[in-house]
Amino acid sequence: MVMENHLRRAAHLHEFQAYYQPLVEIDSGRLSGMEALARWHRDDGTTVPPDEFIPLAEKTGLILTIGEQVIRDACRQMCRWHADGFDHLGLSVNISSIQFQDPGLLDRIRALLDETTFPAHLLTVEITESAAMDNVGHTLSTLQSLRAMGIKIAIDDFGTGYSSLGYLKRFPVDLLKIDKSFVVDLPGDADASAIAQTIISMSRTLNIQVAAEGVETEEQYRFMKEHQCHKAQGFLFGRPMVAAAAGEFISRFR
Ligand code: G
Ligand code: G
Ligand code: MN
Ligand code: NA
Repeated sequence: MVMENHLRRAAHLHEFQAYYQPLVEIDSGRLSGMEALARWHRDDGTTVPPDEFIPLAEKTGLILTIGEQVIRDACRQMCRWHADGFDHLGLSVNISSIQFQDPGLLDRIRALLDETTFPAHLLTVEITESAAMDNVGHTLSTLQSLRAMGIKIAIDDFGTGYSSLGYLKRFPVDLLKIDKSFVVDLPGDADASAIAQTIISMSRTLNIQVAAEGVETEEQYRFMKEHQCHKAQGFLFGRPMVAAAAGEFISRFR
């Protein structure tokens, strides 16, 4: 309860901020865009990671306010980088299942794009595989509406849920993100290797792009390159960074 009040107050004070983690194109080596990840900067100077506040934010519904603050922050920042000449860069934002079930989601996103002038076609909404499979009728219509707005759709933490090929084929999905739990054991582990290869070839069949999450080593990167995974993300390229550090990172790609 105490923590909930802290969270409520922090939302009121706009203490939530976006950090940015790069997403790279494996073939070209180009920077594809940035994923916004929420951080809570408390007034005592400490930074609270999402694992510690997202679950409570979801339980209390505060995730709607917090999520909106992070997306607004990230869209505004991205527009500055676009103005600096990096106008091809995409922005990915995470939407938790509570946000995804919110009947106001589409209006919120539309209003945020209007307000910040961030171009819809450069926005990717990431939903987890389990959130997508929760209520497939709702998922299908919501994803279709997002797609109609020009927004791209990624399935996050892919491989950890129970989606069937049939749904993946019906949902308008642009990108599958292979969960980092499969990447961590590459290239040595035979099971992880088989799973990663299966996800990549399945997504090719469905004409969906694939990204590997949690790439930390050159060997993991090489594995993804050899198996024709499209994109990669992980500490090998960059950790989630504050806007200033992310700006420096981006400028090295000029
Ligand atoms: O680096 P990391 O600790 O940022 O993220 C931990 C988890 O929190 C991830 O599962 C991520 O999807 C989730 N997360 C991070 N930022 C946000 C956000 O802005 N909104 C939502 N809904 N989830 C987020
Ligand atoms: O669930 P989601 O994929 O949105 O959240 C990404 C999470 O993965 C964040 O907590 C982020 O900090 C973390 N992350 C990103 N890259 C790496 C990596 O290379 N290794 C590990 N262990 N975690 C990573
Ligand atoms: Mn994500
Ligand atoms: Na992810």
